Amino acid sequence: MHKFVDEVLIRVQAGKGGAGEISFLREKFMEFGGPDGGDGGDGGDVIFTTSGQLLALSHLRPAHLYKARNGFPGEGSNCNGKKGADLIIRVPYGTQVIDPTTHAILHDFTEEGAYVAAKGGRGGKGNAFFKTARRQAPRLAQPGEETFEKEFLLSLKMIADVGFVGFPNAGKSTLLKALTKANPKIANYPFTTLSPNIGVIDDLAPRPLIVADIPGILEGASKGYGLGLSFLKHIERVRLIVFVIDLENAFVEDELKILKNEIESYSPELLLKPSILVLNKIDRFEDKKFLKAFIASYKKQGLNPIPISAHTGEGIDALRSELVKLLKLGAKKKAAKKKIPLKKKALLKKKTTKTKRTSVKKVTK
Ligand SMILES: Nc1nc2c(ncn2[C@@H]2O[C@H](COP(=O)(O)OP(=O)(O)OP(=O)(O)O)[C@@H](O)[C@H]2O)c(=O)[nH]1
Ligand SMILES: [Mg+2]
Repeated sequence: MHKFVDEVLIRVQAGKGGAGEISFLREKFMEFGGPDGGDGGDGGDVIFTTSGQLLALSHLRPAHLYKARNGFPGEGSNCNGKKGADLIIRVPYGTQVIDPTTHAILHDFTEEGAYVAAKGGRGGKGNAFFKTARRQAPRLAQPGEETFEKEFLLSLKMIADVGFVGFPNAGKSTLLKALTKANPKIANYPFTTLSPNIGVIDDLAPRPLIVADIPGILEGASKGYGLGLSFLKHIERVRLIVFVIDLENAFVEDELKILKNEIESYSPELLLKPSILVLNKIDRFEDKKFLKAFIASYKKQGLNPIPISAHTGEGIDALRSELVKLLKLGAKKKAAKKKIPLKKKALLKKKTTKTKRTSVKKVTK
């Protein structure tokens, strides 16, 4: 299996320009033909482009020099040299192109696109170019423009819709398998997942959802315990976080607090994202009455956990509906803000408060 690579330093070099040609027209009954040396072709560019088929940077070789082709030299009879072929380097969505010395982000592939990392050298002018009234037979031509090696750090920050966060062994990979067609490694020991797994939920409208399962997080991960927090960079751009907690061996509030603390120390903005709390492994509870009361107690505390068994599939549908609901809600709210004029908004407010009251009544009945 390919090792998952999310950061790679590579060297690139654009193609050199082709040299201009020195040549003179030679014809049978013509003593002095004019200069007819063509221009050299431009060198090829090195271009990064996105590919939807890639999920990692594992296909790129660290420190390898990726070179575009040189431009072809010009020829006699005013023939210009051909342009050297560009070198296209494909990268997954979410790849950032970084200058390794200044650490500046030169390009961020959040969507489809291309970035010219190194421009090919210009082709040199042939001697035909240098002909003037005073200099009818120039014996000079330009060399092609030189190019130099450049270094780029490619760093992948996945763009998934949903990211799982949980302690090792909580059942994140099992949940990924239950929700998607992904087939990650699952085992009854911590840190089974050593690099992120990606799955796609493709039967939900309006578009497939990308789900990222990352390695487990421990208390102190921000200080380097366990596998550390470096994998959280793949959660940075998700729209929704799912906290996965193993109900069997956890004090839910404590575990949730630790997880939140750790991710906060990585980036406080992560906590501003909408999230779902999933309590996994409910199949281990034989006493369903107790389980119900246990979960209800968390509801009272303001948490709204979704009890599931990633193993048997119980609760997975409820989780799917919650995912759809939360991900859609975000989009709807924004659209409403933009479109509704103030007067209508006031009217709507009145209406919504009314409907709210009636719905409360219904619940209490
Ligand atoms: N009974 C039961 N076992 C489960 C359930 N979900 C996961 N497991 C088991 O729990 C163990 C850990 O599952 P994983 O999915 O590998 O856990 P993980 O959170 O991905 O673990 P790391 O990759 O180490 O962080 C495995 O033995 C699973 O079979 C569940 O709903 N019920
Ligand atoms: Mg795992």
